[in-house]
Amino acid sequence: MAERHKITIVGAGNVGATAAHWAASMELGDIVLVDVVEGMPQGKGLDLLEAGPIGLFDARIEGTNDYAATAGSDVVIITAGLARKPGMSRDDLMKTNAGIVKPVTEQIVRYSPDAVLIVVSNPLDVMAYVASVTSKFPRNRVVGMAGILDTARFRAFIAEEAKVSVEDIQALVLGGHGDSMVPLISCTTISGIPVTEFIGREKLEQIVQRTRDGGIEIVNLLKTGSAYYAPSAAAVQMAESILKNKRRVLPCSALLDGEYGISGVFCGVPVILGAGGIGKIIEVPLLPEELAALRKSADDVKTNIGKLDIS
Ligand code: TXD
Repeated sequence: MAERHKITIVGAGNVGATAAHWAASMELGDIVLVDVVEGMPQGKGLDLLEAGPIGLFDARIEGTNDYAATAGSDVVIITAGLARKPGMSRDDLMKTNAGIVKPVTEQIVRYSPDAVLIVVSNPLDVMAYVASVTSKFPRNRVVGMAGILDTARFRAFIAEEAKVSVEDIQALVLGGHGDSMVPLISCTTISGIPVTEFIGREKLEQIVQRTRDGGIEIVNLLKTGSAYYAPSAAAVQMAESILKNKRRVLPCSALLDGEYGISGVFCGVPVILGAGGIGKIIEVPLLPEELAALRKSADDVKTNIGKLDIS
């Protein structure tokens, strides 16, 4: 019989622990939660394990400070790093989180050389680049989580406005995970019907702006941290598509090599996610202004990468 899948989640904070919860309840595999804080990942891991008999899921869940326990993971979700507080941009986290993501990636590669890395730490597209350069993994095995979250926010707001089920909203948000993200109204439908049939242009523009500000809206409400339910659900959706080889078409941050005329930078684009990570990067025909916005977004990421001392 096939072994169960193994998922490591680095960073047992809000996003990491909640991702463990989603993954366990979906029975995606056995879970290792790693953090630098002593006792905390062990405590959360044990607590989640003890929820199994109530939630009726079978999963081995182990919290640890030691990477040896992560050996042979199929998927590793990296959430280690600081989260935003009010007044902070994602970019403010850059140097600190690069100093965390780099050694974390080194440890992961040492014990799980064949894993697919799902990067969550912010600023997302730059941290995915740090993980990519540090791991030296092929580009299909390093993927950043942002587009699913941004798209989910967009879909949630559209569903609310149109008063229809979130299940029927298809949408695509591309670009970097920041103020220059590119929600594509041209690709947004409600069960295949253009969204413009349901919501006027002006209201849609407001929804686009609320989506761009979706992260800070929650930071300002929470005051002590940033969003974690939707971000963790998004990371786990990516893990599921990889582990079950579902080949879902999802917006993810990928290292581009000429796609959309962009190279050497992580940027949110639609990809096919399946066994082994990214199966294909899809090039959607974009309107000239959408393409320009995507390239501008990639340029912003490139400028930030240039501020870091990594290569
Ligand atoms: O869309 C997205 N990509 C994001 C990104 C959406 C939401 C959150 N996003 C970012 O994820 C956020 O800006 C942060 O950079 C990370 C994690 O957010 P989270 O809300 O989970 O932060 P917490 O609760 O502070 O948890 C971070 C944990 C905490 O327990 C630290 O002790 C741990 O990271 N940490 C480490 N773990 C392992 N190894 C090292 N070196 C380490 N340093 C800190």
